[in-house]
Amino acid sequence: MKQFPDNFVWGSATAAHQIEGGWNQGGRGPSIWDAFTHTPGKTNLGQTADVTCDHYNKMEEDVAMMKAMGLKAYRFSFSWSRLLPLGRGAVNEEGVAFYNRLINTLLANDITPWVTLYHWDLPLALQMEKDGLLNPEVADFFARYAEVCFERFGDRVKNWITLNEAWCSAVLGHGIGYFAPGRVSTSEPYIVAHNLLRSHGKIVDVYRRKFQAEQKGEIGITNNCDWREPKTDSAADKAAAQRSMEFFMGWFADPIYLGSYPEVMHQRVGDRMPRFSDADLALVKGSSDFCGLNHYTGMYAAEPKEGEDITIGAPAGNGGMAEDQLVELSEDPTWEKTGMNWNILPWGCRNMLNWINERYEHPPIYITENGYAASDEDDLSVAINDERRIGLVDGYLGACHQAINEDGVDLRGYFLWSLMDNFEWAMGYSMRFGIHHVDFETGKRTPKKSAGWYAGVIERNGLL
Ligand code: GBH
Repeated sequence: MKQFPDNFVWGSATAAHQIEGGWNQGGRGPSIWDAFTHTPGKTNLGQTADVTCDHYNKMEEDVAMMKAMGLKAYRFSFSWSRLLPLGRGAVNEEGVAFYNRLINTLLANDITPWVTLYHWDLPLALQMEKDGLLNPEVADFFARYAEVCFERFGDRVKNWITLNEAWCSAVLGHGIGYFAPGRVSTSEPYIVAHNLLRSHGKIVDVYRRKFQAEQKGEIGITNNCDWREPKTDSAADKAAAQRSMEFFMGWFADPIYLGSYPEVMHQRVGDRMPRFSDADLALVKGSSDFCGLNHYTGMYAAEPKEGEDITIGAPAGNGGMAEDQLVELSEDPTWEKTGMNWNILPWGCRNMLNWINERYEHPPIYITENGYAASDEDDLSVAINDERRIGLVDGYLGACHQAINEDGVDLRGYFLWSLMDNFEWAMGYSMRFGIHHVDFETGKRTPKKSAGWYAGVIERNGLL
């Protein structure tokens, strides 16, 4: 048996917009994702998350489902516009009551809440009145919202994640327009990333100055990064892979751990790349108690050949900013893939963890998301035999075990994405990530084989 460290955090994860529904219930204000999904042509078949899993009305049932599989920790996000319908100003007490019930129900069942403050669903009013994430002032709105959350919930919530995957807000939301607010630009991603890092810094500053000593919680950021493996061991390909990692993880983690953006980004992005003021940097540097990592997949990276069109093939992987990175991405045709066409590379996960461990000098790491998507699990009889999902998680956890035991990485927890099938953003309901099947007609939840398998891992604190 591959035993994990004592106190290893075994969790599962969701996000408010993907599971709650109740989009205009209980005083909730609209978010940019409501506006985006209600715009024709933006999501698969025009699907929305107005109802999705209806978790807002089925919360107790969902916590019972977690309890039944022995889950130790549950990562979820607050809907900012459920708590502050206009993003600032008045607090919606019905929203506070909902999250109080959720937190209290979790604690009564010995499940530790891990709260993400921002998982992409910016209050629509802040977009329309204030230009959303493009406005430097957004950092003040984030700080005020976070303060309300620490005040209301911090007596019981001890694990805070400020932002989920700022890379996606920047690149997918403001670079290629695939996510809300759907903007297309080659400069805005860098501005948005900058404002999000400043926002993160301000939120953490509020927590540390006003709450942390008394509440004794931890706070950090979650970044996403896919692994980039040098295609050959030529110096040029190794440099290309490293450049690609610096444009992905380094962009968001270097300022926090090293106090500046990667130099290669300044060189290549030029005057589109912002620089931190001394005051901002004082808040950003050292602003994470742990390194949250969402990791799913990877590709080969290589130095592009003369005249090659690097924008073809993997636009999402390169963030639509292929020209800025100048890296050629490719895949090995023998690699197995998930329903999202993401390569299944457990060794990439191990390399990813080691890259963080080395560059940022051994930080505590939590994998705050990892999991398997299927496009063919609508049918319950297929879904409940999800051996491929078990295979992926088993493989990645095996890689985690090696990273901990053979490489000395300080990995402290793992959250499986996702507790149940849900609204997969622009892909709507066409991709299922859950370890529980959800029938979106009836709302019925059914454990898949992976839920039982994961329950065994948690119970044994190890892999067979
Ligand atoms: C996460 O993002 C989100 O936090 C979560 O809400 C979401 O439901 C979950 O993942 C599943 O999608 O096209 O091969 O180049 C995932 C971030 C960024 C990971 C883009 C994969 C592209 C792979 N993703 N990346 S590829």
